[in-house]
Amino acid sequence: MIPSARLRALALDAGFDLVGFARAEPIDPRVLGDWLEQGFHADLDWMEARAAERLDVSRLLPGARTVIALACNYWHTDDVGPIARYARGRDYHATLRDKLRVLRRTVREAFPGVHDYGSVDANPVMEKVWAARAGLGYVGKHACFITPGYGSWVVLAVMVLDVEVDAYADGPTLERCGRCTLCLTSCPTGAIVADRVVDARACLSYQTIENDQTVPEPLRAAMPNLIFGCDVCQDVCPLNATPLRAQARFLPREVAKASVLELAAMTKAQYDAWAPGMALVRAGYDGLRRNAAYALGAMKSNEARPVLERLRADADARVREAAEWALSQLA
Ligand code: B12
Ligand code: SF4
Ligand code: SF4
Repeated sequence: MIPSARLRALALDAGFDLVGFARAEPIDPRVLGDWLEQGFHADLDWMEARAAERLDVSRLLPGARTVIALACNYWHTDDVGPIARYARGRDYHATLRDKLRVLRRTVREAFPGVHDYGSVDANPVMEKVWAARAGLGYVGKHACFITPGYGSWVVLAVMVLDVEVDAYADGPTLERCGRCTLCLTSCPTGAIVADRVVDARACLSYQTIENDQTVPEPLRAAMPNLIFGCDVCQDVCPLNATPLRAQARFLPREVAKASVLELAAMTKAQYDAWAPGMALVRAGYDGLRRNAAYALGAMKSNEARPVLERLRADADARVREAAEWALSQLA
């Protein structure tokens, strides 16, 4: 058994804002099972392929005893822009992986013989469940994880150990949604199909980031001023009303100030100067311009006509199709 206070100090030194401890017990398979069965994961086949590992971290680290849940606040400004807040600065995956690397090294130095496994987003780990079990907050009705100090403006990571610690959290903090339903009623596409259940197929975060084909027509009109990710359900949440500024590591980069029109007109050279090191690369040059064209159509922006006319002749078929649709929306 090792002292949680020492681990907490190492995690804070590594740069995490929140740290908590949970016993590495298996997760009830029903919620994930139902979600997958209903096809709410869209074409994220990797969610299904490694479901067994998601539900039991001892499949990832034999003898797993403890899960350290870690979180970083990323909020910087009130601006509502076309790029979701978590993606406005350096790619958070890289930032959290840097911190996790430091933590894993210092834990190994302090406790030789202890084995570990680390996860940031892409690993088959249910990060919100662990953050809740470790007492960092609770899962809100919009299915995002809400902390008492930073609201839901946090990104999560997890570290699993094959040793017990001397103190574990009692589970999620007090649920504070009460009778509020603002996130459900404000979601532009009705993607929050029930309390804590999001249908990724309807979620604009999925559509703008993960869907590399064309966005289904009924969803396009819901995309004004939105080209990478979506913050609508978090922006309306009263529990996000008093955010705190994040560490400098999460500072927005210049491109976060660009308008939808500027992003639609972005040249490859501008993209190559802006995007590297940011989460934006997941959508890529053509994906971002495809999204910007949809957004201009949704905004019925007549001043965008010349840019859309240019995109209508673009080399990328998805950009051409999006521009054609956007032009059809203009007066
Ligand atoms: C797949 C995925 C998506 C999908 C599906 C979203 C979803 N809600 O599942 C899409 C692409 C849509 C998406 C969007 C976003 N994502 Co995402 N995503 C993930 C990923 C990789 C897996 C989530 C997952 O397992 N979903 C399956 C469902 C079934 O599991 P779950 O949501 O965790 O649900 C559990 C709890 O709700 C819990 N629960 C507890 N009690 C109860 C009771 C009931 C009745 C129910 C139903 C559930 C429940 O049980 C469930 C599982 O057992 C995680 C990273 C990770 N490895 O965990 C990031 C992650 C959840 N995403 C993240 C972010 C930032 C986002 C966006 C905010 C990005 C953006 N601005 O555009 C949006 C938010 C959309 C939303 N409202 O959820 C962060 C969330 C941070 C936070 N504060 O919550 C994560 C944790 C990544 C990270 N490392 O920080 N995401
Ligand atoms: S991220 Fe946007 S589209 Fe997805 S559930 Fe929230 S408000 Fe709806
Ligand atoms: S908007 Fe309301 S219901 Fe939704 S997560 Fe925030 S407090 Fe809960």
